[in-house]
Amino acid sequence: MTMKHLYRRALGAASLVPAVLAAVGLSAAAAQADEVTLRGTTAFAQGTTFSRPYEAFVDWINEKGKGVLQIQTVGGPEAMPPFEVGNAVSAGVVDVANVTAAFYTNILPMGDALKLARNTIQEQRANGCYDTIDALHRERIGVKYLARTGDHVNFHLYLTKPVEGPDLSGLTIRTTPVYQAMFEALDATLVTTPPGDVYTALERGTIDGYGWPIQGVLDLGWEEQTKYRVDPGFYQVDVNILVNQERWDSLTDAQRALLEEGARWIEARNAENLEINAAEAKKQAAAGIEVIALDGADRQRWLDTAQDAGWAKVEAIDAEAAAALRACL
Ligand code: 173
Repeated sequence: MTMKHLYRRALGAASLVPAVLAAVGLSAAAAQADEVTLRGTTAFAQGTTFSRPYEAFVDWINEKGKGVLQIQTVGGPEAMPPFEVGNAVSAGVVDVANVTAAFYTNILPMGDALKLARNTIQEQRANGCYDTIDALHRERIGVKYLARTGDHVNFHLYLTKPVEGPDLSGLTIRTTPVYQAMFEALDATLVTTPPGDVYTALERGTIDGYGWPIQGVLDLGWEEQTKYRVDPGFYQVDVNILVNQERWDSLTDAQRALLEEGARWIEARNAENLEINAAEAKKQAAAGIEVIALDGADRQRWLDTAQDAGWAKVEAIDAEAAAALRACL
C-alpha cells in the first residue's frame, strides 16, 4: 500500500467522523422527538370532583411517561364549553378529553346508554362491552374510548322546594341528557345547562332544582342554594377519557401501552368512590341538605322510570346498538 493510499484511507476514515457524529446527533434528536405531548382538556372545572381522576391520570402518565409521552392540559370549561368538548376531541382540536357521554350526545347520541350501566368498567372489559363501546366511539366519532371513571357514583335530583313523591310537574329542573328522559317522564319542565350555569340559575330562582351526582355539590358551592336531595340515586356516572383516533393511530406501541396502563390504573381507583359517596352524603347533611327518601311504590316508580325512560330513549336512537349494550352493561 502506498503512502498515497494510506493517506486516502485516513482521509476517508476522518471524513466518516462528522458523518458518524451527525448520525449520533440525529438519532439523539429522533429519540427526543419520540416523546410526544398530547393536548388535553377537561369538561369539568379543574380541581373539582369529576376532573380529579383525569388529573391523577395525567400526573401518572407524565411521571411514568418521561421520554415516551406526556399530556398537557390546555384548559377546562373556562377555555372550551363542556358541550363542545366531544367535537373538539373528535376533530383533533385536542388529543385527549375528560368528558361525560351526556356532553357529547350531539355527536354520539348512543353515548346516552353509558349511564345505564349496572356493572363496572372492569366487568365491561371482561364481558366485551368495552370493545362494543370503543367501536361505537371509533366508528361514529373518530375517537378511542380509553378509560371510564365514575363507577359506583349515582345521580340524584336536588331541589330548592320539597316534593311529595316522584311527580315533578310544576317544577323547572336543570338537566343534561343524563336526566332528560326520566324527568320528562315525571312531567318536569326542563332547562339544559352546563354545570357552570347551575349556581346562577339557582340564585336567580330560574330553576327549582337540578340533576347532579352524589359527589361534587359542595365542591361547586351549590349547597348554599340547595335544600333537598331526593333519594334513591339512579344511573351510574360515566366520565370518560377519550383520545382522538388519528392521534392514537400515530402513536407507537409503547406510547399506546402506556396510555392503556394508565387507563387501568385510574379505573382501579373507581373502587374508592364507595367511600367518597358516604363522605359526601355526610357533608351534604352537615351543610343542611335534607333528604327526601322515596319509599315503597314511589321509590319503585322513581327507579323504574329512570331505567324504562332511559332505555326507551337509546332504543329509539339505534335499536341494534341498544340491544348489544343492554346485554352487557
Ligand atoms: O349533570 C351533569 O352535568 C351531568 O350530566 C354529569 C355527568 C357526569 C358527572 C357529573 C355531571
